[in-house]
Amino acid sequence: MLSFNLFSILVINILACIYAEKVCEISTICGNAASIRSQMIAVRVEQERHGELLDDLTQKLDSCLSKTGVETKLYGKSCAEPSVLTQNSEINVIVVPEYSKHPFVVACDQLSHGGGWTLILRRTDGSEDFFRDWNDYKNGFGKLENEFFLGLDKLHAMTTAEQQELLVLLEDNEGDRRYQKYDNFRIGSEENGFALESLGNNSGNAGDALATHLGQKFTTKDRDNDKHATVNCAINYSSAWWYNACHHSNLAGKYGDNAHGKGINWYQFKGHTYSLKRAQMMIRPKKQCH
Ligand SMILES: [Ca+2]
Repeated sequence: MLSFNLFSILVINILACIYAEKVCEISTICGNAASIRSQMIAVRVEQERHGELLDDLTQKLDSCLSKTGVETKLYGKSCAEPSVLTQNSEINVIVVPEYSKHPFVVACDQLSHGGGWTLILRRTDGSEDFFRDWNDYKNGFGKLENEFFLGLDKLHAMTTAEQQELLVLLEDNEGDRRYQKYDNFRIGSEENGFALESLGNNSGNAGDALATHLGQKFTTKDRDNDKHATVNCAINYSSAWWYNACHHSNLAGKYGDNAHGKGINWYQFKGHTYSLKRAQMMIRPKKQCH
């Protein structure tokens, strides 16, 4: 009995030691954690101070730039301005104050029809998916060097800031190249569904496949603004456009798809069952006669 009690006391002592060691370990860890936490708080305070300094500097720079107009002078407002024309490069930086004080990159065409064109859409090889939603068309998508859409917000700003010409270049699989030019292209605000508000007079050898879209709001697969009562034209034709009920042109259609109305169509050139090999839309400020 006595030996059993001694054994119990021994076990209890051992357990007490182990417990004490664990408590010691936990308190050490907690001590370290508390130290780390206080250091993290100090870092956070320092980060916030740096953030305030950067905000202050950014505000001063913005104020300075808006007073001097340096950004506009540096970049120009479109591909037609001398500062961009002399760059001799397809990809350039412009700033459109009506859109944003921050510059953005665009693709320019300085060769076709006198040059000075800012590209808004390019189809060339089917590498980009154009069956996209409202926000993608609002903000723009794709690669400027290849297939892309500039974005409806930028289009609205650029076409309301000054009168713009629109040039549409098309090419079929046999190398037949056509164009259609409009002299007063304007896109409405998002509140007005980015409507195709104006086209002006047109000329060219591709035919006018935009007339039926004049006045129509933009429609995407997730926003049906078209005139077709029972379907969303964007879903029916794998695209997005200023659909009526539904289209004579579908330049954001599916590359290489010759099914009726689904491909890159320009009805007056190749009809509804021919997807064009290349298509390009671009704008240029209209020169005003004085
Ligand atoms: Ca509809």
